[in-house]
Amino acid sequence: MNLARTAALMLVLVFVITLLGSCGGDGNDKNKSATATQAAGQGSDGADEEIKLTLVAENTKFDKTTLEAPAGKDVALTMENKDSIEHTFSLYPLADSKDPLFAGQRFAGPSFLTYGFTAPETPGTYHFQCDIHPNAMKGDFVVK
Ligand SMILES: [Cu+2]
Repeated sequence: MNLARTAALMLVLVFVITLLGSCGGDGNDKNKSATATQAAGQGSDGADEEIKLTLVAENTKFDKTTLEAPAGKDVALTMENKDSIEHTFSLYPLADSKDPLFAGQRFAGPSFLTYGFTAPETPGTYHFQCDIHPNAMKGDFVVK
């Protein structure tokens, strides 16, 4: 009785191990093709999908009063803060808007920070500013 059970158990074990083994093989093949697809995709991402912008904050001023981005594109905005005090980058529909479309983290310099956000879907002129110094540090964010 015990021997029969042990034999049955071993048969089940062998069956399960065989199943796991074949699944693992399939999984590896899928991972390989997924990785290859992703690598090919990343090549086009850099050129087509993400817009890289730069902005310098120095003496409580931005070096640009206009930034541009295509509608609906992912934006990687790298801000260099050359001041020892904190600055931010935030995007608003209009200069007097209360609710930001994107509110960036504040950080002190000298340092860099890259903000990631998506440009508005609707073309037009939006407003960017440092939320700490909104009167001194501001500009137009033009979406095309
Ligand atoms: Cu500021």
